[in-house]
Amino acid sequence: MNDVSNPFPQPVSGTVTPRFGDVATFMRLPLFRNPADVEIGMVGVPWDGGTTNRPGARHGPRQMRDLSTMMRRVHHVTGVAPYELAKCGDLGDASVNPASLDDSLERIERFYSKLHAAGVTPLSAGGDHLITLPIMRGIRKGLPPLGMVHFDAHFDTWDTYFGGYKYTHGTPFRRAVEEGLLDPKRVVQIGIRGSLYKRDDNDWAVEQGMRVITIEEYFDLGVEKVISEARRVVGEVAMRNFGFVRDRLRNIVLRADVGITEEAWEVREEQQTRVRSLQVERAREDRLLKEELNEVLDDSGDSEEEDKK
Ligand SMILES: [Mn+2]
Repeated sequence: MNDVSNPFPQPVSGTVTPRFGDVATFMRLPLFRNPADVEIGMVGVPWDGGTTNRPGARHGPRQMRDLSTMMRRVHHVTGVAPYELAKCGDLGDASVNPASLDDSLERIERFYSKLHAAGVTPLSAGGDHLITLPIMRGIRKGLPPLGMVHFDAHFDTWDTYFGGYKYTHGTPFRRAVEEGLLDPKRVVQIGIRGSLYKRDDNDWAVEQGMRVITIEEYFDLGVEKVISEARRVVGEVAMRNFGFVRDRLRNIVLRADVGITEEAWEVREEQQTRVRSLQVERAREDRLLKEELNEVLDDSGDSEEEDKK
C-alpha cells in the first residue's frame, strides 16, 4: 500500500495491482518525462550497436523493467526503503538510432546532458558497454574528470577493432581517458577475468594508473577489503578536491556489466551475507554524509547572511 504521508512517488504495491498487471516501469515507479520531476532517474538505453558479438542488449531495458516488478519497497535486513529517501522515477528511454552508431552516441549524450543540467542522478540500464561513453560525456559537464567503480570481466580499454575502428563495446574507457572524461587514477576495475587477444592487452589500463582487481585477487582479498580498496581509489581524490559533498558524489560512476560467458562474478551465499552487513554500514554512512551536507549548506547560508550585515 502506498504511504500517503511520504511526499515522494512510491512503487505500486503488488497487493494493490498484481505484479504481472498494468504497464511495467522500473521498480513499478511512475513514469516522468520531465527530468526536473525526479532526483534519481532510471533510464533505459536500448541500444547495442557497439556490440561485436552476441547482440541483443537493446532489449535489456524493457526486460529489466518487467523483471524489476518483482521488487518490493523495503530491504529486509537494513529496513531501508530507498523511495523514502529521494524522489525516484522512471524517465523512459534515451533516444537512440538503431541504424547509426554516430547518431546514437550524440542522442544519448544529449539526453544525459539534459538530466545533468536538471541535477538528476541517473541510474541507467543498457544496452551494450559502449553506452557508458556518451553517458559520461553528458554527465561530466562542469565537473573534473570522473572516477569509476567498474564491475566487469573485461577492462573495456581496447584501442581499436577491425582495422582502426575506435567505437565498440570494448573501447569506451580508452576513449573516455583520451577525452579527459575519466581520471584513470580514480578507476577501479573489479572481477577482471576475460581471456586476452595478446598478453599485453591490459597493459595500457595499468600504465594509466587504473587499479585492477582480477577475479583471482577478488577471491583472495574478500569482499570487505575489495570494497575498502574501491573506496580508497575513487574516494581519496574526491575528498581532497571537492568542497561540496554533492559534487564528490556526482563525480563517481558505478558501472556493472553483466556478461554471458564471462560474468564479472558469481554471488555465493556467504558473500551475500557479508554484502548485507555492508549494506547496513552503508545506510549508516549515508546518514552521516547527509548530515555533513546539511552542515555545509547551513554554513554557506550563514556566510550569506553575514555578508548582508
Ligand atoms: Mn564490458
